[in-house]
Amino acid sequence: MVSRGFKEIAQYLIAGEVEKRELEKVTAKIKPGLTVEEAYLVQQEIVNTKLAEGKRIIGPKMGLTSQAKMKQMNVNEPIYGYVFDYMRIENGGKLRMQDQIHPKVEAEIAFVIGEDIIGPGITAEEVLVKTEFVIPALEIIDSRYENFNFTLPDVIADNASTSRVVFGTSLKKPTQLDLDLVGVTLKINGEIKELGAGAAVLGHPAEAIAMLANMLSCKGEKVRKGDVILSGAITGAVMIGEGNVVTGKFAGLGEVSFTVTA
Ligand code: 0L1
Ligand code: MG
Repeated sequence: MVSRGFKEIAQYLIAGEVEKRELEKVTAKIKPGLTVEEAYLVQQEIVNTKLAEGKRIIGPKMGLTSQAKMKQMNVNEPIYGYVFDYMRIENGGKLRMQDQIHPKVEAEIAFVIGEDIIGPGITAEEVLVKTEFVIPALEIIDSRYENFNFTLPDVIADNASTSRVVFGTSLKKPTQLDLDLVGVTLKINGEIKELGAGAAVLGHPAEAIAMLANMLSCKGEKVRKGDVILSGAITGAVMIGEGNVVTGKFAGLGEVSFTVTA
């Protein structure tokens, strides 16, 4: 075991992403006592590196927002990470397995933010007022760790497993539908693998965006006008592979799909 700084841990994790290879957990290989606060500093180093390379942030994202996932990880607070422009795949487009390690897909509702949202004390109601549109989305997560096996600080440091995202093309005002009641099916090659409703995300997906604004305020940051934010998984995450046609159908919000190629 070698003791290394946050920047070096970030480089270790970026190498896993770039070289598409599974890594040993940071808490097993590099820093056993990594705290949640330190893990966000590692994540920040990853973000800084990508920004310095000319990549652009589409928006932060929320993860571990369902009771099931929080229970599984033995935590009571969701986490956040960042989605970059190079991670975006067009609706109906292709996800290349050669760009991935062991991808999984989950269905989410994304919020297109119309006005800055500055915590603390933000409520879901304020989020809905400041949201321009909601859109359906599929997130591809690809933990850099062996078998998606990690502790909470590990997954935070690894930018919340973020890998790719596909946004749908239908834009709805958040007042046009009850987001907690939006039913979702996630199909692979036409077969339903997972299903759920918006309420799986902290009771209402806007609650996740409010929580994000409040979490970001602890480090003097905010949810920004123009951010497109994944609010968290409505369905469980499903392993995908070459030849899969993945379709998310969202009641009142439309469909999103992509195909997995070699
Ligand atoms: O977006 C997410 O909810 C992913 C959070 C990280 C947990 C995982 O990789 O399963
Ligand atoms: Mg997600």
